Amino acid sequence: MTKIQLVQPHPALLLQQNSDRGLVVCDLHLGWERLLTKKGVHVPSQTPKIKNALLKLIKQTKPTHMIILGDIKDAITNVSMQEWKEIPEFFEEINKQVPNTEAILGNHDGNLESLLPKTVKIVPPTGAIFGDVGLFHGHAWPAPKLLGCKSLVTGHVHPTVAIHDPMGLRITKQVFVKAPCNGEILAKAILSRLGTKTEADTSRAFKSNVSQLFIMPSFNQFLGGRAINERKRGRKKPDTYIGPILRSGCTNIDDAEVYLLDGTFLGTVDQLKALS
Ligand SMILES: [Mn+2]
Repeated sequence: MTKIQLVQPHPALLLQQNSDRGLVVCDLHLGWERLLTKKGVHVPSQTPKIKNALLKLIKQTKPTHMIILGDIKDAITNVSMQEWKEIPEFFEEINKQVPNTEAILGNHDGNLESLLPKTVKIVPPTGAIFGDVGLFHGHAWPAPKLLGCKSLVTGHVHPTVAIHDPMGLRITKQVFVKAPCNGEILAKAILSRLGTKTEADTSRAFKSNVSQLFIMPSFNQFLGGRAINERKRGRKKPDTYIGPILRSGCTNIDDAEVYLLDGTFLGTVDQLKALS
């Protein structure tokens, strides 16, 4: 069984399978500060900071595999001037430390291929497998082969918890979310999406082992997040249900466990609604 560990107090996971160690981070959104520049707010490039934070984590955790779980860059389809310069440098340095580096594509990663060194493996949004863990960004469906995994890991949501204090202040903290996942419902959703008849036989043939889903916080800590404990009134589904997996009904997000980056267990999403 693959061991899944938080790399406290960082928005990163370490997967261990025998002698293989996979360091996982997601939602870097390199070049995000360009949006501020457009509004007249000039912030120096944050990419060197993000790169140095990742290099430090690599030194600390000594991974054999580096897995970047989508939304590596910020501009969705085009490539900005800043990205042309910074992203190749970013990957060259990471790749020098961890020769086995892969980039799983997210919804912001249009034209990323042209920016990566040839030695970095590009994985489509349908995801990759490390031991018994399936990894995909979360904006699109995973490949059916990921149903054989015990755990799934995604990003995309940038989960945070919102806390209102009695003074009226509202703070948010980045969190890891660990949700129970009904593998059978997930398998049916994926198969029906593929146009397969979900008769009993087919479902058995595609028997799903998935029992838990991890949603990772964004590695870029300057970004805002989505408060998963926010109570939304008058809406059928809160917008925490982003991405097809969360909408498929295979997991009830209210039952999910919430952890701060330092590993502190806060409770379930349902319990934390009282704080929002
Ligand atoms: Mn995304």
